[in-house]
Amino acid sequence: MTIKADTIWLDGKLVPFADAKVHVLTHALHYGMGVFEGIRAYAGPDGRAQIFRLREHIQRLYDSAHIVLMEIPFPLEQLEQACVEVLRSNKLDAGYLRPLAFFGAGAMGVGAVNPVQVAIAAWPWASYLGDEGLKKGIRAKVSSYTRMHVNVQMVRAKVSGQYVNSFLANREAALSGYEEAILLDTEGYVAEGSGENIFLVKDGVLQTPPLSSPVLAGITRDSVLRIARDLQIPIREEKFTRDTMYLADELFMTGTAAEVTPVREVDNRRIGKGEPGPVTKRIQDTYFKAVRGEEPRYRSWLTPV
Ligand code: PPE
Repeated sequence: MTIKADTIWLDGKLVPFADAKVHVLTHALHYGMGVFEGIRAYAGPDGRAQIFRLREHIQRLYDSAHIVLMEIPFPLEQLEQACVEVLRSNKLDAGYLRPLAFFGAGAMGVGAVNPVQVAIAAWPWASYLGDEGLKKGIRAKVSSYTRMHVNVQMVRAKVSGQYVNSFLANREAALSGYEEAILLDTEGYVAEGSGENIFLVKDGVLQTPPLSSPVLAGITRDSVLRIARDLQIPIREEKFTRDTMYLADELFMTGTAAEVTPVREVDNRRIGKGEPGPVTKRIQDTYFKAVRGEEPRYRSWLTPV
């Protein structure tokens, strides 16, 4: 899908889509030194857009920047406001926001510390793993690529360069006929998808790798854990092996882009009944109500546009 929008926020102001350009000597283009976010906005009951967990996403952007020694030259509140303005200016009642802060052009060399540029784009984005995937579940494959070790990359940071690992895993899975890859950590335990956290359900208990595993501290992961707690579903944040995953009753992936997507098959093994299970469906249903502002207890997660 080719992205099209009217305006993009770049370095402090909204500019026409065609003018949001950078130089080919941009440091981030050569060395991957960008930090980014993916945020969704959904139409609320009145049809107006509401941004889901904006503060947490923008805070993670600043945390990512802090980890990689990058100083974002705008206060956090200004970037939050910019997200609202981008949606308004593009007249979007729902969509995906992509803030990106990166080392721009100037000096060359890995250690060059160039001026930091910031862009925020927004566009309508259908569910990442497909509408069909959301309803019926996807087929996934354990990747031949390993998720980064915690001291090889900074797993708490959402850094552009780290997505080469995700790209390789995702393309390998797609070229082999699967919808998504599942990456193991360097010890062989299940870590996450190329762009999603992963959960299994066994005997009514919800399990996901802990944040000490090399996984992104997903905001959808956090929302799902909160929803599960509220639904009184028992939770274990504990590592599991790939064969434990084969024997799960239910399996699903979470992410801003992927939302809550059931997994019906892994490595050609059917998971449970081979269709979205009851726990997955309850969580998915509550999640979609929450993001649309239909659940009063989660309204504080929403920022009106
Ligand atoms: N793990 C990874 C590696 C990851 O990239 C994401 C988000 C998550 C987990 C889930 O995090 P959260 O969105 O906070 O629940 N992946 C983003 C980018 C996808 C893309 O292709 O670009 C996203 O979902 O927006």
